[in-house]
Amino acid sequence: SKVNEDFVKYVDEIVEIISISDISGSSAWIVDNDIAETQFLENILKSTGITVSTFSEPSELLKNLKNNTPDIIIADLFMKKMDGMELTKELRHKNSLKNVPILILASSRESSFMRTLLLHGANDYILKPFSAEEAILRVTSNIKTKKLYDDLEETNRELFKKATTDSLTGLYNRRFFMEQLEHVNYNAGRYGHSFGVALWDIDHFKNINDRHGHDVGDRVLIKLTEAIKHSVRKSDIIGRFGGEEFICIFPGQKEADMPAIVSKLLEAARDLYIKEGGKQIPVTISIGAVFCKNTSENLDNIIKNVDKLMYRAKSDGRNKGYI
Ligand code: GH3
Ligand code: MG
Ligand code: MG
Ligand code: MG
Repeated sequence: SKVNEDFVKYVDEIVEIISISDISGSSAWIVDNDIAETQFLENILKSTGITVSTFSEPSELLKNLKNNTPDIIIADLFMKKMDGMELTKELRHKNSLKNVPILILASSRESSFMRTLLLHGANDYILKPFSAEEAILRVTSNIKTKKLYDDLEETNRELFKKATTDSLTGLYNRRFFMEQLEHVNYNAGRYGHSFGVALWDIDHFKNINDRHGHDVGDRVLIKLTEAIKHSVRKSDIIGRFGGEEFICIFPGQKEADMPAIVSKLLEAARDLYIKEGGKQIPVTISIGAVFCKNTSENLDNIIKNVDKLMYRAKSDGRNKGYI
């Protein structure tokens, strides 16, 4: 129809003016008891390339949040079962939605609620009746802000990962590992916790590199990392301490279980199955381990001690560990 054509042309103009191509493909969830209102908003937003899901009840929307996260939530202020105010409060308690803007639809008569709504964490509102232009502008500006926060978090995560981990194995790098050790060691002194530390170094690793090449050496480092990650607890903190030297903190470790830890690590290396040129490459490690309790040990001493024990294991024939 003519009206529809005009509407499309009108929306196209707005789309061009506010250059919303960067929000096309975003998802908006609308929750509203009023079907006509929902449909009007849905059509406007769809025409800008936003994907729209509609819910007639907040409970439905909440259920869907378990598997998906939208880029904006648009809710009517007055709904039968749960109103927009309650919904806002509930949504704002979910950490996974902290960047997701909440936009409230309300009639002009209800504008006095807006202060409270904003206090409870709604990001914006639209007073009814509203124009297509206003709806698009408010929705897009809120989505844009959300995307900026998402990007910022992503960048921070990447930078943090780069600064704290080793790119080959994904393990903590030496600097970050030492910070963790400092923390665990401090807590041990303060709260009387105990912990263990083990340092291990691959035996005759230079031979593996020389015989099979550096790439195969790298693969051994990666496979050993995987194997050891599987054999220790999630709460244990592993770092790549040097080239083929690794270190791990075992927080809350009992002294009596230290030998079991050492055996587990030795076995993880022995059980590695890496084949090259039809032959299995044998991998063994030598380990030094210490048990720490109650006292805030000097960090340098801890490292010196595990290092000494590890070298003793090397000079005693390798493929063994000393505590
Ligand atoms: P030992 O049993 O006494 O520890 O003998 P080793 O040959 O393992 O000891 P050495 O320290 O002489 O050699 C370590 C080798 O590890 C030398 C170095 O080139 C290699 N290396 C260090 N980092 C990497 C890495 O990221 N990838 C590979 N492929 N090799 C590495
Ligand atoms: Mg060495
Ligand atoms: Mg070595
Ligand atoms: Mg070494």
